Amino acid sequence: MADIKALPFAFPLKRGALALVVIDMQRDFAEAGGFGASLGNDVSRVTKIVPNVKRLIEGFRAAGLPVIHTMECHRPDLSDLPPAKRDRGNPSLKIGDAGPMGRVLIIGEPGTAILSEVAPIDGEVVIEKPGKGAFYATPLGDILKARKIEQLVFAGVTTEVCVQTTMREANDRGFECLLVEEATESYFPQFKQAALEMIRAQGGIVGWTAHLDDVLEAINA
Ligand code: C5J
Repeated sequence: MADIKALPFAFPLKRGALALVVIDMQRDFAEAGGFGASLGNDVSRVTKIVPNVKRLIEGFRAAGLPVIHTMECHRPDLSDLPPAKRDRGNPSLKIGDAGPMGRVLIIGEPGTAILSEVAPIDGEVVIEKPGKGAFYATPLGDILKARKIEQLVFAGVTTEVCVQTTMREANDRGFECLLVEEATESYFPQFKQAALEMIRAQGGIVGWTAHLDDVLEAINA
């Protein structure tokens, strides 16, 4: 397995210790009528990266490497939803409200589902997370430890919120983290750019960034 061409320098791949984490590719963040749109965002930016995320997932599957999916979601009784999160920003649709795709970001509701194009297949881990970071109040850390995973490649949305939060959590836990530029997106192009630059600044203070083709070439080498 070759190193991945990346910034700020080549990412040293360790076969057998690498997994892909796909963050929150859910209908609620990508479709009209969902949570992202209710906050006034242009969700078409998210739908544009779906083919890239699909290619990345298929590349990992073809290489026999694990794919982990996350979903931002809450229990139907909202017991894992702090009022500070529910009320923030006063969106037209709050988490837990009934919307065009069912109750917003509630486990099992249609809008909470992962987009069909990038949906998990049998055997892939799906982490239901109540926070922005995927390690908070989830079994992700234990699952990665049990599987002896040391390196994480990241994709998904949104770059500066759930993706970056999870990368920072992972970095602090000792994982080597790489974000795939064409497989992540923000509702704000300037925030995506800033997040990419923050992650790889200061010698990769949070991790690495790389292009999709370079990741695919390396993992399938
Ligand atoms: C947000 C996410 N942006 N998945 N969630 O609220 O980034």
